[in-house]
Amino acid sequence: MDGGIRTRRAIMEQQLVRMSRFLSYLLRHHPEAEGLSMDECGWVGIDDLLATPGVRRHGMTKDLLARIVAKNDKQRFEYDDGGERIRARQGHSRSVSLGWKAVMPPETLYHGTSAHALFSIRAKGLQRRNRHHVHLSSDVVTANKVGARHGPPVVLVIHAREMHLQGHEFFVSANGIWLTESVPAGFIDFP
Ligand code: HQG
Repeated sequence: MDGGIRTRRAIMEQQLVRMSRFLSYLLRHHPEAEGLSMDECGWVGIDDLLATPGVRRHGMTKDLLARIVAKNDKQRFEYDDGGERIRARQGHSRSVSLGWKAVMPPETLYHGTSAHALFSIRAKGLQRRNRHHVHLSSDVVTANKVGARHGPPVVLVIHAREMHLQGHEFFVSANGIWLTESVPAGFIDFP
């Protein structure tokens, strides 16, 4: 592959990442920023979305949107069955009902955070903060990457099955992220 093609591909990838971030912003947090209406299940009409000034400014087309939905590294978005609406699969700060069913978690799950947060997490446990739920990973490598977004990463081991046995509900999103309301410090192994 020649250098020109490689560069064009890299630029395209960067554009797709920018579009995907903007989509996360609209579909998880602020649809009203572009005048979009979102239903209680988090769905937004695709035609409405593509017609907004912000989305047009990002150069997004129906085809590029389909590419983002299909190729997104974390499979963050999904279409409805008719292909007319789109939503984020998790990560909302808005109150949405995503139709998750409570399921039994594995013995342990992992939470990646920053070393700076440990003092407070020891005292208060894991809180959902701005999100709908506390996000947990099923493997250490992913948790480590999540933690690195906030500072020097630390991976906490969560005794998920024990929590479940004591009445805490767990959900798993369509893209494989585990969610729960909060994690009391007693269920966490700290490094
Ligand atoms: C921390 C990304 C102090 C918590 C990722 C985290 C994930 C506390 C931060 C998804 C605390 C919240 C979610 C307490 C929790 N004291 N700090 N008591 N309780 N925290 O970004 O879990 O790319 O809202 O440890 O990959 O980092 O957006 O949550 O560090 O899957 O698709 O407060 O977001 O996915 O940060 O990440 P976040 P998160 P996307």
